[in-house]
Amino acid sequence: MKMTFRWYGESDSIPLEYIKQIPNMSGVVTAVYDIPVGEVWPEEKIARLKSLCDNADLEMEVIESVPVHEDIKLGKPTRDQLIANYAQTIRNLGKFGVKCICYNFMPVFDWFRTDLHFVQKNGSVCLAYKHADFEKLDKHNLRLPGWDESYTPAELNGLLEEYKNATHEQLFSNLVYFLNGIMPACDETGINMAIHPDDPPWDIFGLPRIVTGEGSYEKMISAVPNIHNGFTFCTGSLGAGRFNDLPAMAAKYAQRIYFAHLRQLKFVNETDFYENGHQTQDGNVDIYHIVKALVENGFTGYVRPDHGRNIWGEEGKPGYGLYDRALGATYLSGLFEAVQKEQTNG
Ligand code: DNO
Repeated sequence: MKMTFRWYGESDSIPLEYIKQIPNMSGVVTAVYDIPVGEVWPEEKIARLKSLCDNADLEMEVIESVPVHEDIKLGKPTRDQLIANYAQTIRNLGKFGVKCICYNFMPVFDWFRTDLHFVQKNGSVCLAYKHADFEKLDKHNLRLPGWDESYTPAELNGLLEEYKNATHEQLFSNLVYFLNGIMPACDETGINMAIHPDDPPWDIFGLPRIVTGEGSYEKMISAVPNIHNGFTFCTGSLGAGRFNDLPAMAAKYAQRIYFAHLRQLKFVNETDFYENGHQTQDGNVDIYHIVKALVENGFTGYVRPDHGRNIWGEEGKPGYGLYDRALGATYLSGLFEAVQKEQTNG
């Protein structure tokens, strides 16, 4: 296991030096943010990020994300060129020691919460999801902060229109087409692709979502058995679907999970939850048994603390402040150490 920390590049308010000061921190998870989706990431930009990480004595072995262009998800004729570009980005990243790429295949939207500033009784601020608030949203007029990409209303409506008749089957076959197109670049470079689950793991706004739980994992592996086709096991995304048994999934797919996003959710009723500190006792995600299942079943991937709260007066990016994620990282490192040593009697 290698403990990592997400870093949003040079515009991130958290300095690399601070990240390095977190105990057991091996590297950062980052990305080139100023290249339009679909274009090849130039080597100079990757080299710049890599040299910043080298100077801070942090590895840059995981990229999150290389976004997938909507035309690929929609299966449009332009996809072949876009897939070739993606494969070239993989090759370029391979030259700089990257070992794992996190991506997602969610149409239009990435992760989704209804409240980015939910204030808990103890004053900490976190992300939350309330189904009744979700139902009130007008999908044609969304102004939701927090995604890596935000659309103008016209762009958003155009895209929603294009997806109008899209089915789960089509989207899945477009995912398989994409993966088959990039696997040769992964074979060449040794890079593992780690798909992020849909968050939350169900259809939203009538858009199909296809990476929602164990059934999706099975389908993906049997459609593209190549060992470089793997998963980002995000406990906050999969855990929002109460139908998912996370320790069981962690055990079953430990060796295909190349990246683990460990995050806590606290349900307040059947559908509504807020995100909390990472400890098992702080919510409904059994972090301890997930870590145990990963370790006991041969997980050797990367881990990062995922969404944390903003605490101690910090006004960080929602989900991505320094303090609570640092606490999460040390808690997770402690769990891994204990479970690993228990396993080897040592
Ligand atoms: C949320 C993140 C996601 C993730 C993408 C991966 O906090 O985990 O935005 O980066 O879905 O492509």
